[in-house]
Amino acid sequence: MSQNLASTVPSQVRAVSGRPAAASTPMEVWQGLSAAVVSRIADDWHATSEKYRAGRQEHYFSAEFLMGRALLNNLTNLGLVDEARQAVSTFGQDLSTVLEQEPDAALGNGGLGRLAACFLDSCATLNLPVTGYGILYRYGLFKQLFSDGFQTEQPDPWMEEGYPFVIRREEATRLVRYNDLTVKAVPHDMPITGYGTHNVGTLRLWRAEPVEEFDYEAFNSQRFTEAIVDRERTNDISRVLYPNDTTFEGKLLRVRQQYFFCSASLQEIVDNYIAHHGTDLSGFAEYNSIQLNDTHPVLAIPELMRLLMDEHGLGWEAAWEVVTKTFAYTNHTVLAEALETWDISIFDRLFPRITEIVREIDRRFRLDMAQRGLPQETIDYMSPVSGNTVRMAWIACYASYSINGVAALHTEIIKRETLGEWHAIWPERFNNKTNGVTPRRWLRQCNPRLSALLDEVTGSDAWVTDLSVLAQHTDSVDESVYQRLAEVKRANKVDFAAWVKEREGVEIDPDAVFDVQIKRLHEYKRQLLNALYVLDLYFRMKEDPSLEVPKRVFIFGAKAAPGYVRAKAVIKLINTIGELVNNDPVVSQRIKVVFIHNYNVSPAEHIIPAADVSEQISMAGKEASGTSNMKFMMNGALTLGTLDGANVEILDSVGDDNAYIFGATEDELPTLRQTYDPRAAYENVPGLRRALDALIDGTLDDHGTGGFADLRRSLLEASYEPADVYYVLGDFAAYRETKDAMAADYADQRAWQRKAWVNITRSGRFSSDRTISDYAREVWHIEAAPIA
Ligand code: GFP
Repeated sequence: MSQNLASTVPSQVRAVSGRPAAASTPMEVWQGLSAAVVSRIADDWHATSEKYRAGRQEHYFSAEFLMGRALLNNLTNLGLVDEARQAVSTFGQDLSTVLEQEPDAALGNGGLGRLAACFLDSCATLNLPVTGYGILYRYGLFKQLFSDGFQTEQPDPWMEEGYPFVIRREEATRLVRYNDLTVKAVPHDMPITGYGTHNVGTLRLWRAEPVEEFDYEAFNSQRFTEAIVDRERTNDISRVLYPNDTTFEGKLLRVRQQYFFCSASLQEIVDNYIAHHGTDLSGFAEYNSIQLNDTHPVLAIPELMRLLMDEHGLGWEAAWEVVTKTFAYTNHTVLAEALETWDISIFDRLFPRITEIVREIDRRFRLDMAQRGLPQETIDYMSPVSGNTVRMAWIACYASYSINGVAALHTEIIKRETLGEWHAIWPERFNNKTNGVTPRRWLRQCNPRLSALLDEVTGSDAWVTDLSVLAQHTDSVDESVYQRLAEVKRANKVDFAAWVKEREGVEIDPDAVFDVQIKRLHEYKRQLLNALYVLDLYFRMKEDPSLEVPKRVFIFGAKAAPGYVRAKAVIKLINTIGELVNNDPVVSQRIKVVFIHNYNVSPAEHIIPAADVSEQISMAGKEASGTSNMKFMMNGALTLGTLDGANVEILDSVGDDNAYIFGATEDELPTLRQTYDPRAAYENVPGLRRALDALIDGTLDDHGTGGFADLRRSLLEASYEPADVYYVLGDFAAYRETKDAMAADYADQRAWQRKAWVNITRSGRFSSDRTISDYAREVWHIEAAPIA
């Protein structure tokens, strides 16, 4: 029988702080309350794990799990928010303050990692036997600060003060062997609660630890540094997400990391199979399937071959038979940079046996293809090993029984182009699984006001686990709903404005249109297009002070990869434009620019409920899916976007009248490109010349870095690369027109709120519950296994 939080929390807090609960800090209360939640779910968690272990299971391998904060999510899922508020208030603490103490578990980079986190939430809610496997990075993605508008990076030691939602499972430690090093892989489990269920899933994160703490003999002989060398080399493995891999040593570390979590996870999965189903491993794939989230975990393929052959006595054919029924691969991008390749010398150095297996896969692949009559050129192109290069995506395609893209358009593109050769041979392996996001975190939890309205309109909270029910209410609502919706949004915007004031020091007006672009900084995502619009608008307002400009706040949030110089220049540019705009006494009356620093999951939870406009403006064909587009839609923001990724399906759900679509489409682009002249756009498209010239004429200062001039050249000069690879100037006119029109439409609040309502109620297919049900049925072949 679970005990009431009011009775357990004070003692948990005392145990953490060594003081009476009333004298404890909010951080200590966060720790104690979190421990009380873990204690509350412990029995169910254990029962769920036991149940899943015995049947067919899915294992989700991912280098990233961008979990964000855990406490409020767990309280929400378990229906304990009010109880927790009450419990901490008895000793004078405020739940919101307590919740704000929690660091984000930022074990991911962007959409890919956050998708994995949403998936785990849905799996738990749907009682599906799915376990996540990854790495317990000591430092998550870097903390972003701005210094004079430039991004700087700081380490993010998210667990340093203790983190009750990670439980060390020393007893399940495995050894991972490299040629030069053997390390302990110690599992640390995070409970994954679901909404309205007793089942509690698991995210198992491995931490690398030295087999021996340090070399005692060396230390005692005063060779202190030598004594700790191996320890540090081991700790490096789970030290940081995406270590810089521009050097050979950096690449070595990345591959070491990938092998580390793949090997440890597979050892455990194989052992579990043997414990439940005996030593005949040929039946392994009947009970286990493994989803490879992108190419980072592809080393699991040769590693499973190794385990089956070298440690469990299967022959090559039998092992390959198992392997090819076990793995499924998700591709997340058409950009070449994500189809990882490694120099085979790295494999030689770390694990010669894996090299051997990969070479044998390659040899057999070539034979197989030759027998199918493929031309040598195609065989060479597709082969897992080419010269000294190992191509991880090709290994994944060859060994996986399922290959999927993450939105309908993206899947079509990978079938046709990115993985076209594979599709030609194995069309039946390909399938689409349009991404989704969890309505628990991204609506129920982050937007309590809208949630309450939805409960009221639909008569229950059933929508939280079946978002499609909202569609019954698109039209059958009372007129007053639009007014209520406007009030909800306004209240969220007031809260957000206060948060921005405190966090960024910028004052914004809740009555302005909040226009938001939040995502990784990448040229294809075209934050630069948005920035140029703002700059152009600034000049238009300067030129004609009587110009009618709807009040707007342009909100950005984005981190740039530390080595991505041009992305960093875009950040500096947006901050510099922000300074220009926000410091202009006249212009700033109507428009403002805010760059939310250190954008992450929990800032997103503040931003999204307050957004009016969702910027989804990638060059068509480049954004595989997008997921912030779905979160915005659920929270009633309208999409301003290109026909890219899941925007296409959002448009299909809401209809032309309820989204703002602009720009060249994916199928138009090749033809447009043939005659595309960015110089002509610069000369002729209204506003462009002035905005682009501001990058070099002294209007905007990049502190002599040359970053702004480089941005301008990248758009205009063919000698540079192909000029304007991402068609920023080509789409500018359409973007400007659509964005202007959209802002003008905001004045008609009844019409705007109607559009918002359509978006909210038609967001059902973008729930990750739908995505996960599709994976479970069509790819994983698993069934719900409720414990109660
Ligand atoms: C990547 C793709 C996105 C896609 C996510 C999840 O995200 O289009 O929605 O993966 O599939 F680019 P980022 O890591 O780029 O944010």
